[in-house]
Amino acid sequence: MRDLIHHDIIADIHGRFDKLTALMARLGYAGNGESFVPPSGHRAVFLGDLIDTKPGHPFPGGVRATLRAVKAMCDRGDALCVMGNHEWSAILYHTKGPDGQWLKPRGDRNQRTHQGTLNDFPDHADPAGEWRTVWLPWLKSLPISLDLGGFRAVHACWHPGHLARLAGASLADDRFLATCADKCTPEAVAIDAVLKGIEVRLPDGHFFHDHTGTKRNQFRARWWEGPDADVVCSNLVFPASDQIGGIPVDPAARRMFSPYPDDARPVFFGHYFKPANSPTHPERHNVACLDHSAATGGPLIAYRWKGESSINPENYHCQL
Ligand SMILES: [Mn+2]
Repeated sequence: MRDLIHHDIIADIHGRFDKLTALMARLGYAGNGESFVPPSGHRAVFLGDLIDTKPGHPFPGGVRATLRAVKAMCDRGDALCVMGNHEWSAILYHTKGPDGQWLKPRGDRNQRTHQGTLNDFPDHADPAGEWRTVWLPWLKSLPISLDLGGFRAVHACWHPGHLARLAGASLADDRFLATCADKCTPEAVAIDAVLKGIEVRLPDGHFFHDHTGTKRNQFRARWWEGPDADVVCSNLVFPASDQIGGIPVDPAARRMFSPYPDDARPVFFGHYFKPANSPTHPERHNVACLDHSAATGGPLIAYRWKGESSINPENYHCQL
């Protein structure tokens, strides 16, 4: 029988190859100039959002270096990687629909979000260039989620109903990609929920400002909870926010949740930009968000999973 493989689980890198290099050294991976070779019996799991440095936090060359490192590790069998919402957005940004329009409109905001990646691949429009021949096909090949027996990995939200809707399909299949890109389909709703999480709308007239300073009227929620009838928005917002008060949650919003069972194997995800000074501690004994805002001022975190069914705070490793 094969020995249990220890998995080093790493969330949103967003092109910060400097932080990835430091973290991999901390974890005992050997740099080979392009990627990282794990210690014996180890494998890395990347939770998506490899690309797109954050506006105001440029790191020239970092997206390209991160993609090359992760793909090389995946090709050797030293890593697995799931898709993040930024990879999905990039696929849409660089693909035209049947009407000849880009599937992701190229307005100012979408371009700004993707600019760090565009800068690293100046020939991204060239059909024979590296972006379109290597990276777009590779991004499309990434799985939406991983169920590895002892634990689960997804970019934002483990929702069995939505995952079942997407099971067995690949975005490398043009027809499936077109279905997911059409916002009216259940597949589009499913991929949105899995890669961006459950978002709850605030009542009319209520707003808050998210981590980027953008004014919003819906907030990211603790999707693993089973909210009961008297739950209020401040109990559900994730990460916690003092901008959101004790407003009742709309019953229709409560139906979007798929509570994560207390006895289910651990699930790891990223996406949520927990504050940089967040404790290295899971959300619940079997639920952990590993995104501590490495894209901006926070540390890149790894969780080293050694077979445990309950997440152990001692198994967190930090790049700083
Ligand atoms: Mn994300």
